[in-house]
Amino acid sequence: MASANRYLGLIDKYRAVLPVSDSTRLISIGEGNTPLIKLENIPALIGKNVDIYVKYEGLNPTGSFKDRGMTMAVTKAVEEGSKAIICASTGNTSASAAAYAARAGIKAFVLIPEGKIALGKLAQAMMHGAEIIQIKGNFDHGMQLVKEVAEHAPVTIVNSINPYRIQGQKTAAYEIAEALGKVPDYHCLPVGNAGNITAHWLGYTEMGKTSGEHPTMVGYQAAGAAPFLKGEMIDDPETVATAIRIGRPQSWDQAWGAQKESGGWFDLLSDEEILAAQKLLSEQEGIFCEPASAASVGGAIRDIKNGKIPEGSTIVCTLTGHGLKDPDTAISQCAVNPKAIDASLDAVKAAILDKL
Ligand code: AN7
Repeated sequence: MASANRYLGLIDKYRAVLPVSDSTRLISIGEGNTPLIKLENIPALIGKNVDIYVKYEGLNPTGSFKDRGMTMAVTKAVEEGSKAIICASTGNTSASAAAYAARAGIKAFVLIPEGKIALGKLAQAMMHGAEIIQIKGNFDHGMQLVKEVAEHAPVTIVNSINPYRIQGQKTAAYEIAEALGKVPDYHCLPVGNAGNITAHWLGYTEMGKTSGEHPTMVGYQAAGAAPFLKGEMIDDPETVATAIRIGRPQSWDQAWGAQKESGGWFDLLSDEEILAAQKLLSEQEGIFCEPASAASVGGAIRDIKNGKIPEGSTIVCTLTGHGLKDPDTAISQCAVNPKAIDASLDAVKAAILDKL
């Protein structure tokens, strides 16, 4: 018998604010309920009196925040009788769609940019049995094709233009407010399609309806893929953080709304800054996120140092995906190539004493 307090996923927990009925079959793999971890070492390193928390969304079932929206989108697709879902993806959406389709017993088609998705994400889409369509183009081309093909084939789009994705994803804001006992002063996120910042803002504004309290929303982009900084869509996005290699964000207007209404801002980080933040978090806090996710922490640290985020603030940074998603990029930035030595006590002892 299931215990009374067994966690059954975020739709079950937040059904009061989600579009489901008692008879809806929930397609869930136990997503959500991710830890909000207080950074202990980085604030001291930067010498500022701030509380920085990371929302470790890499601990969702497929290793990224996408599962929050996907459980909702696939639940509704199944409820509405759909037999197949489709998405364009820089990787994480495809992994999540593939997993939830497998769970639901329906088909997933995923369009991915050839050679530009992290290895772990590709492995997931393959293992979950998705139909993988690699295109000679980037995410933006794939997204355009998905919109067109969905008009001609019986497939449900599960990119964040599907409103149920945003509904499921907003639960992250609810969890954060619950864990902190208040909303944070600042919420920093990496921005690609801008679905996540849109969803968080929706969650915070729903919760703040009576109190009026909400965080300042801050979105960080990669320098080579920063349409929000340019103020217009761009054609050839490029960044080591392939998850956010996006030039034509689908939630463009909503993200500008979140920025303006919350009094927030957008900024950009170079690839070097993104990778440095990823390493810093790994080395100083024991938390491994993928490069795109580190943009939130890298950007927040810079804005704390320059005073844009004042001392005394409570800051939440979303770590959107797990570091294991992209082992190639992680290994390539670690200089030390472990050399093999004799399997003898003397050799191992010498190797240890050498490092102490
Ligand atoms: C790790 O998987 O767009 O601003 O197709 O995987 O809501 O798009 C991924 C996006 C940040 C950006 N961090 O979030 C996809 C995809 C990670 C991501 C983002 C993504 P949005």
